[in-house]
Amino acid sequence: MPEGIILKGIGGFYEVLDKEDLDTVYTCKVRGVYRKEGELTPLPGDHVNYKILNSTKCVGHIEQIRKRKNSFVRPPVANIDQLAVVMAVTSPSPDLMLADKLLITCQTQDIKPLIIINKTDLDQEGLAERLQAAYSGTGFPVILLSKFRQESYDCLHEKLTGCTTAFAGQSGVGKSTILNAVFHNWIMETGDISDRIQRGKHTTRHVQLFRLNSGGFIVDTPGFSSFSVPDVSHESLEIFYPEFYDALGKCRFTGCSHTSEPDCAVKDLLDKGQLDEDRYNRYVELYKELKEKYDNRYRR
Ligand SMILES: Nc1nc2c(ncn2[C@@H]2O[C@H](COP(=O)(O)OP(=O)(O)OP(=O)(O)O)[C@@H](O)[C@H]2O)c(=O)[nH]1
Ligand SMILES: [Mg+2]
Ligand SMILES: [Zn+2]
Repeated sequence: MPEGIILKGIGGFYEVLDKEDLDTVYTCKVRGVYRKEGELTPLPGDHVNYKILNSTKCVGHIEQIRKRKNSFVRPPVANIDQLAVVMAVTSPSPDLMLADKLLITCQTQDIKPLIIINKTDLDQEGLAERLQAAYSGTGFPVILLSKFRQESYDCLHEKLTGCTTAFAGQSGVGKSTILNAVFHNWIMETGDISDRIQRGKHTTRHVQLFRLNSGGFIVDTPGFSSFSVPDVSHESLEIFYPEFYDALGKCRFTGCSHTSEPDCAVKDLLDKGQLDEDRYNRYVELYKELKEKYDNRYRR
């Protein structure tokens, strides 16, 4: 049975791109069985097995949804490989707590983070370098972009190739601008070209995957930024800070929260200037937030 990827779903119809024949998109319905309670509802990004009902009209039927790597309810999408966490050096000033939370979410969902520092043309005080330095300890890739430096997008293109990437970040940081540059340069002409022309003119209402010439997909979604606190416990928070790794297990107290205990190896790193102080302070803030949530778990 042929295999495909759902590019989008609207009103019970799904556009399925064949995995072998990348020029053909089948419009598919789903077998009634998926409508039953507890059955999976197909999502954009799903890998499926489908049956061809009419090959000239490209009509098919989704028979099976393959095991997902990850999936989200808001936005409804599955199998994200990479999340571009976009911030601007200024206007708006970066919400680094949001960025930190998005990075945690990535790690809980087996998603590679890609940190994008945008609007570097507006940078007059070396903010971009400071942000880059703040995240260098994470080991996650950081790229600097500006819409006035087209060549900066080439570096982004390289990172997008071969993965399914979604974009997240505060309103106004430049996500649509970046997506438009990608659409303009690297998106396959096949499929629904009218969709492509609509880009940038309207706010995104449906989640949709677009195939890159070089392989891989980018996902245009509304609202990947409205995560609240990631679903992790205060006790496990430390493992989502790669820059803490060298210190973990070396504190005087087992179960050290690295917030106020004496002889804390994480604090030592901070004192030695090996941690970004602001990012450490946000860790402490988030730890307290998660602990409070835990302590109040039986209250309403
Ligand atoms: N100076 C400068 N402005 C930029 C850059 N990238 C985007 N902008 C501008 O920033 C504004 C917001 O950009 P958008 O791409 O709409 O931002 P967005 O992240 O999609 O915002 P939402 O859709 O509200 O989430 C627009 O006026 C863009 O022209 C850049 O690299 N430099
Ligand atoms: Mg936008
Ligand atoms: Zn500690």
